[in-house]
Amino acid sequence: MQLEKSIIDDANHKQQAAHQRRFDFVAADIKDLDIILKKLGNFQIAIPSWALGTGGTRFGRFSGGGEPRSLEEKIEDVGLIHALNKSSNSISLHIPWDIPDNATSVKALAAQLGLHFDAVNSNTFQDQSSQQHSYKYGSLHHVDKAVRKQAVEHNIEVINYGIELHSKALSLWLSDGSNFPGQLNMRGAFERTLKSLQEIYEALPADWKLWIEYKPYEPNFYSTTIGDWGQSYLLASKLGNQAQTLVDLGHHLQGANIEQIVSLLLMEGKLAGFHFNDSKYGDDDLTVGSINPYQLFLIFNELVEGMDARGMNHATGIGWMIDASHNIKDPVEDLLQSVEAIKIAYTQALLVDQQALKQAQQQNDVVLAQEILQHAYRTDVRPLLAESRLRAGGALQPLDVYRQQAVRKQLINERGALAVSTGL
Ligand code: PSV
Ligand code: MN
Repeated sequence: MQLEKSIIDDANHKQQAAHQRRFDFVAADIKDLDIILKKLGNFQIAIPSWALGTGGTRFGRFSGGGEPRSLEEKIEDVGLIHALNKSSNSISLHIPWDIPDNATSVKALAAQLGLHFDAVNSNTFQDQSSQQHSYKYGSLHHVDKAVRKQAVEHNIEVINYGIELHSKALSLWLSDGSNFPGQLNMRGAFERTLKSLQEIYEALPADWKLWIEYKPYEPNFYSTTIGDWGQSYLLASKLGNQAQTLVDLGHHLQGANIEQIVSLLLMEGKLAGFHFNDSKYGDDDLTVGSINPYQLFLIFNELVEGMDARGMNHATGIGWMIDASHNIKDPVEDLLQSVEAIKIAYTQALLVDQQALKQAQQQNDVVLAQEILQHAYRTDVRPLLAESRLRAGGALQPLDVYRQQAVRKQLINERGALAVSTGL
C-alpha cells in the first residue's frame, strides 16, 4: 500500500498552528537555522530489509500481522516510512533472505517510492538448504579451505547482486568464533579470516567499500574472531583504503565508551558507519534512543565535530543504518521512532557550540564544558525536525498519521494476519 500525499497534507494542516508556535519558540534561539534545517533535510537513515518483520528471541516470536511477504512488500514498507518522515530513502538487503530476482523491476519500484539501495549484507552465519558445507564451525576463518571458499564465493555473489542495484558497499558480519577454550587457534583463525577477506576485497568494484562489523559474543560465547573494533580495524588496515570498520551500537561490552571508539576511527578515516539500536544488557536490539539517548547524543557530538574537522559531508560521509529487532512493537512504528531518535541526537549535536567547547577544554573548565554539551542536549529540537519534514513534504507527526490511517490494519487486510517476513 502507499499513502496519498493529500492524507499527509490534511493531517499537517490540522497541526500547523500548534507546530508553528512550538517551532517559533525554539527557532528564536538558534543561529544558522536555515543551514541546520538543510542538514536535517539531507540526513537520511537506511532501513534494513530484515527489520520490517517482527523480531523475536530464541523463546518465541509474536507477530503483529501484515508482515511483508516479499522483497517488493518490504520496499513498499520502507516507502511508507519515507513518505511519512522523508528521512529513510534507502533500503539495505541481506542475502539470501532478500534476493533481488529481478533487479530491474525492484529498482523501478524503489525509484518510484523515492528510494535507492544501501549496502548489501552477506550471510555466512546460517546454513542454507542448498549449500554444500556447513558454517557450524565458522566461515571465513574455517580450518577447511572448502568452507572458506564457499563463504568467499557467497560474498562475491552478494557484491554482484549489489552492483545490479547500484549499492556501493558490502557489509560483512561474521559469527565466526569459538564456544570453548582450546577449540580454536586464535591467531590461525585471524590469519585465515584476513586471507579470505583479501579474496573478497579483490572482487570489490573500485568505487565500493567493504564494511567490517565486529561483535564480542553471540552466537559464539568464548571468542569471536572479529570481536572488537581493534580486530576489525586491524583487518581493515591490512586490506586497504576500501575497507573500514562498522560500528553496531549493541556490539560492545557493558560500559564501553563508544563515542571514543567512533572518534578515533573517524580520525583514521576508518569509520564505515553505523548500525543503530539501543541496549541495556547486551545486543538487545531495542529501539534507538529508548534506553540511553544521552550516549547517542555524545556519539553524534563526536561525529559532527570529527566530520567537520575532516571536511566530510554529514549525510554521505559514512553509512547510517538501523539494525534493531522489534519484539513487541509494530516494526514500522519502531522504525519511525528510531529514525526520530537518531535525528534528534544529530540535531542536538549540531547545536553544540563547538568553539566555546574547545575554549573550555583548553582552559580545563570542566564545569563549563559539561554545561555546553548539556545545554544542547536539553534543547527540545523536535519542532525543528517537524519543520524539516514539512518542508520536504513529509508529515509533521509521522506516527500520528500512521495510526490515524490504521496502516497496520490495512496491511493485515492486504497481506493477512499470519504473513511472516524472511529474516532472523
Ligand atoms: C549481528 O548481530 C548483526 O548485527 C549483523 O549486522 C547482522 O547482519 C544482523 O545483526 C542480522 O540481524
Ligand atoms: Mn548489525
